[in-house]
Amino acid sequence: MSSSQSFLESPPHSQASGRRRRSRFTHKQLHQLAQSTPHSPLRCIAHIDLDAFYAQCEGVRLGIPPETPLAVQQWQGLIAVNYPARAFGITRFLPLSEAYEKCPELVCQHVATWKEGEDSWAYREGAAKDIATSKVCLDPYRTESRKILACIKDALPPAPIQRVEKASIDEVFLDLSAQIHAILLERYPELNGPPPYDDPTENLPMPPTTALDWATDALVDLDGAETEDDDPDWDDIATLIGSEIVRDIRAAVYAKLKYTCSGGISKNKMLAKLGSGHKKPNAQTVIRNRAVQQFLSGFKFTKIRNLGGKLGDEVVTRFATDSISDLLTVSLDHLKKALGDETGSWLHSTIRGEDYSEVNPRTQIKSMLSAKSFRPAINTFEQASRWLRIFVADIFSRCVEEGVLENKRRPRTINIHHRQGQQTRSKQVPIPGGKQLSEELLFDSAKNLMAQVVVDGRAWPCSNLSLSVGGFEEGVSGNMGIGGFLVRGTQARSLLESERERSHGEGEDDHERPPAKRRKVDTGGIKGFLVTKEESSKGENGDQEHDGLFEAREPIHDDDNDYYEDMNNFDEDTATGETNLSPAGQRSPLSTPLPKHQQSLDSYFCTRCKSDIPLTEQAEHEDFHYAKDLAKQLQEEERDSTARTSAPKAKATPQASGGGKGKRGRPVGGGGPAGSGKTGTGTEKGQRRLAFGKG
Ligand code: DCP
Ligand code: CA
Repeated sequence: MSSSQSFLESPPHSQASGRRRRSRFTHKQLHQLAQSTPHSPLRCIAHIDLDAFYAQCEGVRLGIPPETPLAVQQWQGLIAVNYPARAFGITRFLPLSEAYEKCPELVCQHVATWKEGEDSWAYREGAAKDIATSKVCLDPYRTESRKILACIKDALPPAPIQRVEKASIDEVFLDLSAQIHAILLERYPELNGPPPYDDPTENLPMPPTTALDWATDALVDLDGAETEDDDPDWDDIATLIGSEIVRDIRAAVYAKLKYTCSGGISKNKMLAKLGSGHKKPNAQTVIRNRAVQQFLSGFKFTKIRNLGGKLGDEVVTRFATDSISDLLTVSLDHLKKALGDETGSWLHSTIRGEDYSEVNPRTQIKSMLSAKSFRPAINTFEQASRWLRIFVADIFSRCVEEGVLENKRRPRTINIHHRQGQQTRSKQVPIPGGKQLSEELLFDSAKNLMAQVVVDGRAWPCSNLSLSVGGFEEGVSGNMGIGGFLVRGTQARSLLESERERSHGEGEDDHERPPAKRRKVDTGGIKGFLVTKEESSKGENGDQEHDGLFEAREPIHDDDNDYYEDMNNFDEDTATGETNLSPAGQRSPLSTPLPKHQQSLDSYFCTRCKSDIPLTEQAEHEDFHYAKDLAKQLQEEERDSTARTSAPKAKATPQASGGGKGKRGRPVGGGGPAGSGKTGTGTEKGQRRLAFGKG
């Protein structure tokens, strides 16, 4: 990258004409830039977001000229619309018929689908009418996303200078600080010298430039009190270099893959992200430090990350405004009083453009989710199983890409999320270790989880079902080893701890997000508000999914702590497995007589549990027995195989027994006295839970 186009050298007499002789920034602050320190005032962060991403993917795949109006269709609606089509007033989620009214020449490409009975996903003719037997497949977009990420990384110096965070399927954050530091030293040799008197708090010399060439960037105007007449300081130069880097990256992505994207360049993630969306498509927006207030004042605060949902609504209600400018007049004390100390302080600094969150270079997938919304709802275990088969195929093929067959990575847990009416339920079990991960293994676990949902009752009609795997671990061996031996204890613990049920109130917005990851609302702190409408509509870790016209977005998995956090929320009483389940699957003591209406003529006699069951519940009841039998069978198989593989190792590693300690030091298993070391066929609470009592 050459500096020649970007900088105009200062005239020699400029220092004499009253310019500041020293920079506002110190040697220490320059050094912090090299370390990518979040508090460095010279910090430079970029956000890159693909324009109309799925639409571009389809356009490039099909060789459709970029100026052709094109939209990506999912069933009868649109999920991505390119910019030429947007010019006709076509927007995401518009019904297809309305889109064609607005633009008869619109090209609509349906997303690829997984179809019942087929082994692999495909782009299919007439896919839109197969909503009842297919689910969307986002693999083509994930593949393109990976290529784009690789291209972006190739355009940057290697780690640790390179810091790239994949924020979703089509966006990344870049911390450009360290790279900019290296470029600064190269371009401005005067910055290499030691600070005067060896004192790092000494100010740097002023940059030798008076005017910067921002090329085609959308440069946000300076704040009211600032003027372009002031000479640039090192933060302006750093931002300019950041902007050059982003321009080069965007050019590389276009040259190699033919995708356009937009960028935002500023001092932190929040501003960079607002910047990339500021001017689209195919443009980049620069928000200099001296332009932050001016930039933000044009926004509603509900556009800011974490303010799109509950917290934002709350602030709007409290202060009767959604404008940042209005909120700037509210004192810190007042904000703290209204929202609590932590949230009040956070909001106070956020609307002033402060954000010290780090760019997290982790780019590996932490979880995978496959989901389907049912319209009409499904009503039998058999139907659910057919969908689970599809989810498993979808997830397994992604696991293969993650290297499970070579034992590079392997998910530890599998979760089911089930919605019936307003109630959503999640259940989780560890994926049995000791065997190569396979579709069958995942499918057995999935059916087992579904069976538990059915046994708990009120499984039907089910309007949404999803399956996810998570807790990926690196470099696991296919052999049993200690890990495999631990399975029973771990599994028992999980079964004890993973039962989670919640009823959702009417009108909650995050209807399609798997409930296991719903955050608790805690008005005392910002954490309680961290999942917002905005975020739930666009997952953050890049492996998001949705189906139907509502979304089932991937929950945000920052790290494995989520998993343990979930586990800590369990309610032991509902998880011990002493089920108290009535034959009809309702949660009631077994001794409770059947309610009167169930003994009416509209009932049938179940020979297995020797009771009258209302006819309306017959299907569900039969499912209950089916599920129970299945679970029992799976549990027996699992127990047999665990006993076979783990028994010889039991003596050598007594601490690994079912009565050992969980990760957090809690006793796990619990079928016998702590430390009784039951292995093989001994029962543990978790296993009894799997067998669904004695029914
Ligand atoms: N997506 C989706 N449903 C949503 C949001 C997004 O299916 N509610 C998919 C389709 C988008 C892709 O994710 O192409 C990226 O989402 P963006 O919000 O970034 O939207 P686009 O990339 O389509 O458009 P823009 O140019 O505004 O970024
Ligand atoms: Ca985008």
